Amino acid sequence: MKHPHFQLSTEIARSLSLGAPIVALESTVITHGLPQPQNLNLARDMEKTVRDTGAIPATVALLDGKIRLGLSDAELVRLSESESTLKVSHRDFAAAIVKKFNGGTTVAGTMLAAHMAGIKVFATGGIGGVHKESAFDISTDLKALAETPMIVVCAGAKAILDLPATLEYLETMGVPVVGYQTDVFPAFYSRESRLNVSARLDSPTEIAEFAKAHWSLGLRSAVLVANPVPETESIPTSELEPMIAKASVEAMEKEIHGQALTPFLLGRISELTGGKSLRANLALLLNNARLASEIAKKMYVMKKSWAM
Ligand code: PSU
Ligand code: MN
Repeated sequence: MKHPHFQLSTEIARSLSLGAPIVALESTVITHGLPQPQNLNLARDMEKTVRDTGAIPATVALLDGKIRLGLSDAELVRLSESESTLKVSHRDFAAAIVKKFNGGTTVAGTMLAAHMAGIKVFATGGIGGVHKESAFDISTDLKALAETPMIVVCAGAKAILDLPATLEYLETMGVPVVGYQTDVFPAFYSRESRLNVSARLDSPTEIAEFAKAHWSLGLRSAVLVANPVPETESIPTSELEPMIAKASVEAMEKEIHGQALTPFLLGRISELTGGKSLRANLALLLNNARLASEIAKKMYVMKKSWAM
């Protein structure tokens, strides 16, 4: 692709021209979501998991104001150690470009960049949504899901959010919420919630076929795949709820709003759970990278009959 603000690694450029299976990976989780050194380890492990499953990882980030797809290991190190990175969602790209900043792309930011490059599958941890603290704090992730045709694999939405409101928004916007081998919408650190998905699918092949059918109708939204955190790392909601409530009250007392809210809540919950939530977070991210890679491979096989 030729675009003045994009820079693709040789591997990603070649893989795109061959139509090989690629999985986009976000980088806000590296720059804002996880502490050091877990963030760098996770970034490397995500890429390795994608490769081990037979696909090609495209970590998306901003370096010196360029939108980059596919980073070298040295660049991953730079991103993970950089103290002054932006959290880049839709409205932040132009600022990062003009000021030549480094930045971690959110789910929304990663979707925009990956879609422009022609990538169809993306793995993340949890999507943003409607916050409990303020009815007007609605993540741009939801808007991006409404308008970007891409398969997004997540572990549900973070339980720090207003989950019913988040699902209502996705319904209004026509975004299918697919449960992978589950009827229940998972709540990130927990496998369970009181909410349901809009469709249950049980294999990567079914998911690839579902996306193809969805887009064949001219619909332009994402297909959101909710893949529950592995059983061994799942934290019961009864255990989490009081801690989420405590972190939420603290955020309101400290008047933490906007982009700073999600990182604050995730950090506090990790402290309150004694690191248990951090372990769940890492496990679900890798689990999602694996499933996304399986889906990308199926889409590659199906591609001959694709009309998009
Ligand atoms: N999931 C994680 N850690 C994170 C995020 C999600 O496990 O750091 C990030 C994602 O990049 C998501 C963002 O897009 O949080 C949502 O932020 P906001 O509510 O400000 O839109
Ligand atoms: Mn927000």
